[in-house]
Formats: sequence, C-alpha cells, structure tokens
Amino acid sequence: MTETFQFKLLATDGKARRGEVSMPRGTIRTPAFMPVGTVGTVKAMYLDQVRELGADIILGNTYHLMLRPGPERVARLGGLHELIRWPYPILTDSGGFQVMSLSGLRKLDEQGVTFKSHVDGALHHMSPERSIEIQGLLDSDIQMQLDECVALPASPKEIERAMEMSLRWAERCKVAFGDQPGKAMFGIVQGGDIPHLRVRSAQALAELNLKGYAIGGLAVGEPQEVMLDMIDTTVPHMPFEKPRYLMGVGTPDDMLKSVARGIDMFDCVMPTRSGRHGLAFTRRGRINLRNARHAEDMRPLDEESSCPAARDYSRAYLHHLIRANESLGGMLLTWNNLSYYQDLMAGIRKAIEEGRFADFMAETQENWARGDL
Ligand code: PRF
Repeated sequence: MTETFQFKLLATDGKARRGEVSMPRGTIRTPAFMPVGTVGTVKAMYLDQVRELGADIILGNTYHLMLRPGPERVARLGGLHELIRWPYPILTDSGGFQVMSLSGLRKLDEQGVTFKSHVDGALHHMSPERSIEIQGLLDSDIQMQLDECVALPASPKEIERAMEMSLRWAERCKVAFGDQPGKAMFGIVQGGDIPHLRVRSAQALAELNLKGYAIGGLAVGEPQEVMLDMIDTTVPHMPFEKPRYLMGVGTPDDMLKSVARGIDMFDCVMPTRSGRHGLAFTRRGRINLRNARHAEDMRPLDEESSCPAARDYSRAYLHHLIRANESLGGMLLTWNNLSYYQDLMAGIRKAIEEGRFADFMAETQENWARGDL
C-alpha cells in the first residue's frame, strides 16, 4: 500500500489501457467500474457482497450526503468509510450534476449554486470551495471539482459559458483541495458536443496538473455515436499518464467502446437501478424479468455465471418477486447485474494484458447479439 496517490500503466492494447491507481486505502485495477452508493449505500446490496464481486472503489454523492445526514455529522461519526463499513477507496461526485437533475428551484452563477433540497425544501448554497470542504469532511479519497453539466441539445453559447465557468471552478477547487498526497482531486472536461470546446477544456485542465481527469457532460441526451466522437476528440488532449474517468456511463456496450478509446474508469446507476426495476444484464444480453414469458421458466438467468443470483434461482421466481414488488427481487437482480459488470471489467483487463482486447470486444458483442439462451 502506498502513502501517495499514484497511477501506473501496466499494459496498453491499441488505445485501451490496463492500469492501477494506488492510494492509502487500496488499489483500483483499471479499467474499473465503480458501483454507485449515492446516499452511503449501494442500494439493495451488502458492501461485503460488492467487495466480493471485485469492486475496488465505490462512488458517493456530495449532494445527497450534504442534505442527509450532513457532512459535519458524517465527520463526527468518523467519516464515510467508517460509517458505512467500506474501508477501501471512495470517489465522491461534487454535487453540481445532481443539483441539476434532482433539486427543485436553483440558481447558478459564478459564486456557485443555490438550490432547494429535495428532502425538506430548505435552501442551500454550494460554492466550489464548499463542495471540496464537504468532500473532505466525508474523507473522500477521490474528490471531483464542482462543474456545470449542460443537458444536450443546448446552444453553443450556453455550452461555452458553462465550460469556461467549470474551468474557473476547477482552479478554485484545486486551491481549496491544496496538497493532500494520499488523495486526489480530479478535473472535469466539459464542452458538450462541440469539438473545439472539448479540446479547449481538456487542454486548460491539463495545465492545472491535477491527479486525474474526467469527461463530463456526456450521456446526457445525445446519441451514442456523438458521445463516442466526443471521447475521440477529447482523449488525445488528456494527459496520457493520468487516469481518465467517463462520468455516468454506461451500458456494457458503452463501456467496451469507451475502453477502446482510452477510458480507464466508469460509474453508472444502470446495473443497480435497472436491477431494482426488473432488468437483468447477462452474457447473452438483457432480460426483462417483468415480462410474462418468464412466468413458468424454471431455468436460471445463466448457469455459467460466477454469481449465485444468476445460477441458483429460476426466472419464474425472479419474475414473481419483481411482479410482487418484493425487495428480494431487486436484491437478486442487482447482485446479478453488479456481478456481470465486474466480470466484464475483469475480462476487459485480462484481454488488454494479453493483447487481445479487439477480439474480446467482438466476441462479447456477438454473444449479446445472439440473444437470450
Ligand atoms: N459532471 C459531474 N457528474 C456527472 C456528470 C457531469 O458532467 C455526468 C454526465 N454524464 C454524470 N455525473 N460532476
């Protein structure tokens, strides 16, 4: 275990990278998928299970935790790791994105963002400095700058204004974060679907010499092709020797195609949220367990899976649990989905090490296309 935050590239295969982020609380094998633990819980999972599936890091949300139970209280309780019983790395998102998607009334200007809590309606203000202060009180290992993410489609003027302000906020967050050798603050590239704004954002952030960089503002309403084009445009301007994180992405197919373009880290609510809604991700594509065709199907989701939820329970039972709104249904499908996501990342890492990532990607996509077993 290291005392400082470090990123080591172990192998490359085309643009795909196999690496390791190490810090005092643990090592993250990349490409990595980070399960989302918004309010201090990866919904419907025990964290021991999350760990056992192969997660090296989970994500928490500044926005939710500042509203409840509150950052000062979390600090008094010993920090987020101690509170939730996860002693490994935690990355926290800064709050800007969640304010835009969740809170009611909000006002955003150079100072920061003022918003109405979705919990009790109270007014809150968050500046770039306060976002970093909160992430520090949570004792987060990888902290994200406060940024403004614009939903697409949007006007070029609006995209440019938000991107330039996010750059100024990155500088303020860097100062607020200071020098913390065992932790990291990542900058976030914005710029919507406009190539020259993406390049400008990535280059200006690179000059701040941060420990890692994210691509934000994608998977916000644009087609996958546009997202992939923006990744292709942005990645060459991101430092080669630092981790690259694509925020809020995505489907298994999004992740394969993004790894092929040089992305190292992902987070997404897809496996957890859609699991609670009855959707299973498998080696042979997606299965919607709500569908009546599963009502008397005694087969498991996938008898070759490494996960008991996929091997040991019939589709008929999963269908029944989901239809009856039983919590066990969401628990089993979340377990299956996070297992599928972590096994996919493990497969990706091994393929890059062995120099056969393109073949791995083609085989994986062929299996999805063949359809359910
Ligand atoms: N900014 C932040 N968090 C995010 C995003 C962003 O642009 C996205 C966009 N996909 C997800 N989460 N801070």
